[in-house]
Amino acid sequence: MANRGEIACRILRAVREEGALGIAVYSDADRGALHVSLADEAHRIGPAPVAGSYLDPAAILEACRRSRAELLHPGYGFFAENADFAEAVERAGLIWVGPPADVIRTMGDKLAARRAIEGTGVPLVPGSGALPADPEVAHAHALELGYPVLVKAAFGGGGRGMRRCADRAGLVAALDLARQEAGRAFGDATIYLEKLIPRPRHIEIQILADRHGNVIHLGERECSIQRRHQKLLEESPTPAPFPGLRERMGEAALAIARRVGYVNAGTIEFLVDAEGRFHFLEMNTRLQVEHPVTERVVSFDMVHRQLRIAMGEPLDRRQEDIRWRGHAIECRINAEDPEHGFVPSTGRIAALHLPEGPGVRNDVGIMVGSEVTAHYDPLLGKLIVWAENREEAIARALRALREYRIAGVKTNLPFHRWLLTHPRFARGETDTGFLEEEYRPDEVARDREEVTAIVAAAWTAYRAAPARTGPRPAGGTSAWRQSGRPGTASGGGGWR
Ligand code: MV4
Repeated sequence: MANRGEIACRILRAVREEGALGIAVYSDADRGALHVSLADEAHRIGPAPVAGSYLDPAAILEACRRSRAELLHPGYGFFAENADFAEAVERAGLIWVGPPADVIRTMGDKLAARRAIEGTGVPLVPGSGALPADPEVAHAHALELGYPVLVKAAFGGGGRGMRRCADRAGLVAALDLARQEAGRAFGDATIYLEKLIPRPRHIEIQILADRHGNVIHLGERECSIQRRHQKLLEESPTPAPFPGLRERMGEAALAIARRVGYVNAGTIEFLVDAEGRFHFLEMNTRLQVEHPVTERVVSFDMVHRQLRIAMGEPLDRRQEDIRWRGHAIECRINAEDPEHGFVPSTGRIAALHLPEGPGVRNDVGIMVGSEVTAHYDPLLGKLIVWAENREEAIARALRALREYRIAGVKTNLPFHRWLLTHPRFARGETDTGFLEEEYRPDEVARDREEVTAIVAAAWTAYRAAPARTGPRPAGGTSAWRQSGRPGTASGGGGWR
C-alpha cells in the first residue's frame, strides 16, 4: 500500500479481508499513524516531506523488495496516475493494482485522450488541437468554437492551468502565460482551446474492467460542490433532473473504456450543461476519493474487485446484475478553517468521536494523538451516509455531522452543516458555480458561535447546579423539546 491516511487504511482493510498480508509504508511523520497500525507489516521510507518518502520511487520500490510484496496499490494522489512508476513496479516483478501504463499515459495527455475517443460517438467538449505559436491561429480556432473559450494545458487536469478568455484581446494576453505556466507546472508547454460550457455540472461515471474484456459501469456521482477544484461533497444519484442520463452516460463510459483497453477501476468525467447535454472532460485512471458513494448505492466493495482484477480474475458482476438503491452522500472532512479562506489547520488530534448509527460509514485516517502536519493533504476522513432517498440522506448526514467531534485542529464540519441546510442544495440545484455564488463564511461563523454559546451555557449550568442525589423530579424538560433545540448536540468547547 504505497500511500497514507484514510485511503491506506481503506485498502489495507480490503487486502486483509482477501486473506492477504497488508504491507504499509510510512514517513517519519507517520511512525505512529493509523494506517501503520492496520498493517501486518510496515516499512519506513524516509523523512516527512513527500519528495523523500511517499513520492520517492526508489524508497517505495526498496520497501517492496524488503517486504517481498507481490502487489502494489497506489491509492489516489502520489503515484496513482504516474505511468513511469507503474512500469517500474511491473519491471520489479510486482503486480500494479491499476490500469496498464500506456492507458495512464494516454489519459494523462488531454489531447491524446480526446484523439483516442474520437469516433466512439461520445460527445467531446468542442475544442482545438495543440496550439501553434501564432496567436492569430488560436484566435481563428476560438472564433470557430465561439468565445468565451478556455485555454487548457494538455498535461493539466483537475482545473490547474486553465484560463478563461472572453475575446481576442484576452486570448492573446493569456497564451504566453498559459504556455509558461504549463511548462513549469507539468513539464510540457502544450496548450489547446475548449469552448467554455457555462455553469456545468460535474458528473462522473465509475467503471470496472477486467483483463478478459468485461467492462461494467456503476452509475454516476454528482461532484459539482467544489471549491477551487477541490471536491467537498459528492452524491449518487445526481439530483440533476434529466431523464436517462445514467444510461446514456454509462454507455458512453463503456465505449471509452473499450476503445482504450481499460483495465481495473476508472472514472470518466463529464460536464453536463443546463439542458442536460453531456460532454467528455477527462478520465481518472485510479480509485477515487469518492468511491464509497458508489459502493453504497450498488452494495458492493470496489477495492476487493480491484485486487481480484489485478490477480487476473474475471469480474463477478455483469452489467445486468447492477442495481442501484437509495441515495448516498459523502462529506470530505478536512483539517481547514472554513471561516478564513479554508486555510489548512495543523495540530495534534486531542479527541475524536465519530458518528454512528444506521446508514453511517466513516473512512478516516486519524486517531487520537495523530499529528496533522502541513506535509500532507488536509483530508482527515470521509463521512458517507445512505438512506432510501435524497431528502432522508440529507437529514441523516446532518444528524451525523452534529454528532461528529474533532478537537485539536479546525475542521470544515461547520461548512458541511451550512451546506446541508442550504435551500438551493436541498433543491438539488448543484452546478459548479454553487459555492462561488452561495458561500458566506459569516454564516458558518454563526454555526460556531451558536455551538460555543450552547456549550458555555451548559457548562455554567453544570458548575452551578448542586449535586443531584435523589430521583429526577417529575415535570422536567421533555426529551423531545431537548432534542429539538437547534445545535444541542452539535459541538463543544474546542470540539469542532
Ligand atoms: C471546463 C469548464 C467549462 N467548459 N471546460 C475544471 C476542472 C477540470 N477538470 C476542468 N474544469 C472545467 N472545465 C469547459 N470546456 C468548467 C470547468 C470547471 C469545473 C469542472 C468540474 C468541476 C468544477 C469546476 C469548477 C470550475 C470550472
